[in-house]
Amino acid sequence: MSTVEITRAACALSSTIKHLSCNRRFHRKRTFIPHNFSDFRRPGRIRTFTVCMSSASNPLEVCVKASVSTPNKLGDCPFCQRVLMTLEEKYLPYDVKLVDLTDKPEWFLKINPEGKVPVIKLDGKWVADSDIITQSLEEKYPNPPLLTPPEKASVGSKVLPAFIGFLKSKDPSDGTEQALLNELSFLNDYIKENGPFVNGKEVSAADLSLSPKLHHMEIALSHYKNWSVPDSLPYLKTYMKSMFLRDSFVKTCAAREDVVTGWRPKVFA
Ligand SMILES: N[C@@H](CCC(=O)N[C@@H](CS)C(=O)NCC(=O)O)C(=O)O
Repeated sequence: MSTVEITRAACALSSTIKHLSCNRRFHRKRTFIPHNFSDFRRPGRIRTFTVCMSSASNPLEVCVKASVSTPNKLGDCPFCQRVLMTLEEKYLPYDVKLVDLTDKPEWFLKINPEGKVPVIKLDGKWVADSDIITQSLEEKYPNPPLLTPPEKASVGSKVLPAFIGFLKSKDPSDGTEQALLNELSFLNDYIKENGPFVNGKEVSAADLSLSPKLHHMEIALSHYKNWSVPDSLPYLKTYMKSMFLRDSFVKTCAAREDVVTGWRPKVFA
């Protein structure tokens, strides 16, 4: 067992113990809602409680995009999913506030006048931007560690702009598809040499940033361009599959129809 695995096991055990006492407390106030966004169907039930651990027994408040298709469900923001996955992987309890970005409420604009999600409350202050949020979470809650070493932190960072370039393209010969394939091919070779994750054996912050973007890419390009990652990139395909099957991913994943709707304005701009 590696140090990280031992830390994770310890966190999980601590979570289970705390979970019981936390649940008792929450039960008095409201029905405990299992940690699954699909259970949030009734108005007012916009809160979720994950497992609790000693480093943060009060849930962290986090504002994320609401679904455009289904009330009280998580929406299609890859930056929000990155933050939620980080909370999940660190076994931190959190309390989700779903924000309708098409009609931003006053309370949200007071928290973040820029009007963007995700936003999280840390030490009494609202913090915006997934880069800053995930760095702050790493500093404040270092176990289990998710830090990607600086020299590996930008692996895959060009995939999102390349995917958007191809998605928006109306000219099949403008090189945008090839530009995306180049980025994906680089990632495939990187994972082959260094995988199974960006930082080797253990998942890290870079994977939590990259996987929601790869998921959006897969859904949007399949829908709008009938395109999929070629079989010639098997290491990338395996990486995507394993990330998409992770508990932290499944629990925080947007609905396919929301991802399709979310990218429509870019396609028909
Ligand atoms: N750089 C920011 C980007 C956040 C972002 O662009 N969020 C989008 C949703 S995916 C947003 O809030 N847009 C505001 C709007 O649609 O009005 C981050 O990493 O958190």
